[in-house]
Amino acid sequence: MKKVVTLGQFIVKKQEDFPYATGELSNLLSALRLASKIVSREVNKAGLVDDIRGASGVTNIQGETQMKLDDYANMEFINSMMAQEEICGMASEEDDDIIVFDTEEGHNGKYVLLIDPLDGSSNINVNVSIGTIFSIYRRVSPVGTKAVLEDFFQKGREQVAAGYVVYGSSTMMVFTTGNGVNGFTYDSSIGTFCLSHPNMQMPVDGSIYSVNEGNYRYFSDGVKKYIKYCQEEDEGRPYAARYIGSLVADFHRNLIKGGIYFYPASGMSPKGKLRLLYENNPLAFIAEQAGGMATDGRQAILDLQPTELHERCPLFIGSKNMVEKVHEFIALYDGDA
Ligand code: AHM
Ligand code: MG
Repeated sequence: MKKVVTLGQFIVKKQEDFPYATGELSNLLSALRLASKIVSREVNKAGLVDDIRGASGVTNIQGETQMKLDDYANMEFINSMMAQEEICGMASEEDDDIIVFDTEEGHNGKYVLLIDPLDGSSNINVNVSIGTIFSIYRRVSPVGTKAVLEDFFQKGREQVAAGYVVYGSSTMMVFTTGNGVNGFTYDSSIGTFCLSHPNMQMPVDGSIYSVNEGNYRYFSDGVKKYIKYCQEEDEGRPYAARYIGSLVADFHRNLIKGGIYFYPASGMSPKGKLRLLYENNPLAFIAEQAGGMATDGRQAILDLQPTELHERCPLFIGSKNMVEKVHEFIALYDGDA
C-alpha cells in the first residue's frame, strides 16, 4: 500500500532538513492549515447558511448573527495568527490598514503574514470554487518592536513562504517555502490534508488562456493581438478559453494542465484589478518555483517594489512559453508605454 504523507508530517520532515530551523515557520504553516480546515467547513455549508438557515448579516434562531463568508474567513485567519507568537503583524485584503499585534502579549516574532482570506468574491454565493492566498515574509524592523509598514513593503522575491487553498470539488492546499511546490488534498473523512501533488511542475507550454474577455475593447493593442493569436488556427491553436473568475482556481488549473492567466491593465482599470501584495506576489512565487513565470507584462512580479498596501498591478502568469509569447506582443504593439 502506498504510504500516505500528511501535511503535518511533511512540515515536520521539512523542518528536520534545515538543521538550524527553529520551528517558527512550521508553527505558522500548521496554524494556517488548521484555519483553512475551518474555513473549508464553512465554505462547504455556505448554501445552507444563506438559503436555509437565514441570510448573512441577519440574526438566526439562536440569536447569533450570520457572518458573510469573506468576513468569517478573515476573522478566522486573524484569530489563528493572533494565537501565534511568531507573527508580529498581518495585512488582509479585508482590512484597510495593517494589523499590528501586541508585543506585550508576546507577539515578538520575526514574521509578517499577508492574506486574501477569500478570493473570488463574486463566486462565493454561487457554489463556484474560491480560494485563500497567503504570503509570509521575515520582518525588516527589529524583533521585539511593533510591526511597521516597511515589513510589508518588501519585494515578492523576499517571500519566505507562500501558498493558497482552493475550495473546489475538493479542498487543496498548495504552498512553497522556496524549495519547490507541493499540493495537499483535504480528506474530510479523517480531517487531514494528504500529500497528493508532490513537487508540482507547471508545463512549459499549454493550450488554455484565461482572461475576462468581456473587457477586450479596453485592452491594449498588444493584449488584443495576443488574444487573437490564441484564437488563430495554427500550431496547436486555437487554445481553449477557460475563465472561472476565481484567480486561485484559474491559476490552479493552469498550474496542473499548463496555460496562461492574465488580468491586464485596461482603459477601465489602468493598473489592472489584482493586488500585488497578497494576490500577485504569492502566486508569482509559486509559479516560479514550479517552473512557470509571472510578470506585469514587462517585468517579473517578484521584482516589483511595493509602495502601497492595497496596490494593484497587471498580472500575466502561467506556463513560461506562453508568458514569453504575450511579452513579444506587448513589446511589439505597446512599445514602452
Ligand atoms: P476579489 O478579490 O474581489 O475576489 O477579486 C479578485 C478576483 C479574482 O479571483 C478573479 O480572477 C478576478 O477578480 C475576476 O475579476 P473580473 O470579474 O473583473 O473578471
Ligand atoms: Mg481577492
